Amino acid sequence: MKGTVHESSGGVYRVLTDSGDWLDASLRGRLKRQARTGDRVVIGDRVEVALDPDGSATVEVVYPRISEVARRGPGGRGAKVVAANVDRLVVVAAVARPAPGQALLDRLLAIGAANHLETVLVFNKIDLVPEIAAAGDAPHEARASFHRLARLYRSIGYPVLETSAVSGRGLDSLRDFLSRGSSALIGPSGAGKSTLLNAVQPGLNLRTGELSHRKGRGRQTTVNARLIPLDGGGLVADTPGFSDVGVWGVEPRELEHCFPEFAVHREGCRFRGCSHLHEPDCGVREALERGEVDPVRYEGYRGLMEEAVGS
Ligand SMILES: Nc1nc2c(ncn2[C@@H]2O[C@H](COP(=O)(O)OP(=O)(O)OP(=O)(O)O)[C@@H](O)[C@H]2O)c(=O)[nH]1
Ligand SMILES: [Mg+2]
Ligand SMILES: [Zn+2]
Repeated sequence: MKGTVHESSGGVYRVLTDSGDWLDASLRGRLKRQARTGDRVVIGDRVEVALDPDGSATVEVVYPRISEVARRGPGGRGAKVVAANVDRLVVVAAVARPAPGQALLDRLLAIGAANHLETVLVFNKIDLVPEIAAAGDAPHEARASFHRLARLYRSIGYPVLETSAVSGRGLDSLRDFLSRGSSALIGPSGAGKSTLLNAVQPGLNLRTGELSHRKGRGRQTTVNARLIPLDGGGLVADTPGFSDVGVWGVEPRELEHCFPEFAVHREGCRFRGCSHLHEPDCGVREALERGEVDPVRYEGYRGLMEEAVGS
């Protein structure tokens, strides 16, 4: 029978069959060998499951994926597929605690475009805005950074939601996004991905964790990604946070499409196939000099180009 993988942990795959039954399945030997070489079965994968005479279930076939959320694995080698067959990437950052880092957000948003996914940005912990304005460490920086980033990403065309799991602000809009198709939440550890999902669907009881007092960073509370069917329709993946991320699966010449704001300026490039790195008369670099392309995003593009060419 056919089903979808909702969780995987220690070689056990939790499958929801199309007829509505939950099964804990292991992988058939051949698939296990593939899994060892890195082509793992991940949440969202569509699979064929067989029931063995002893009542145990086995994943026999993994169907081709329609989409992947893939990032560059640790050390830059190979892809790490976070989820398969999702329609939408929901990048979750916090306005503070931890403060949003633009370079990381640019990369996460680029992962959406690289994998041809609709991409939405959520700024969570919006309830902290008055507090950062009033006091705290580097208050102006934190506040300016969130407002500037929200403006920047909106100007590029990304839908930007402002949410708070504490005050409930923005949860209806988030629920609305999540109710259509399937979504994967990704973002730094501690941004509040699991807390947001608990707020969107009370009773979910996903594990959440305080930030570390010393470093003010998340503690990687969510360990295994999990695909959750929402009561109001829609499927959503909660994934473990990370602090460092690369983009995988984009040809260097495709990478410019991960920066949608380059498109209008590209028409001003003298050379077709301009990499926007060193060619003369480059429309993108001219726009950068005029202040029409954000310098941090341009540097991010350069860094990703180097990684993509180097692999
Ligand atoms: N003030 C405030 N705190 C929040 C909000 N959302 C989450 N938090 C807190 O942020 C901390 C981290 O939340 P988690 O939901 O565990 O974060 P996560 O993104 O799932 O982290 P990982 O699983 O490690 O990737 C917890 O202490 C939450 O209570 C919010 O909207 N406002
Ligand atoms: Mg979590
Ligand atoms: Zn150019």
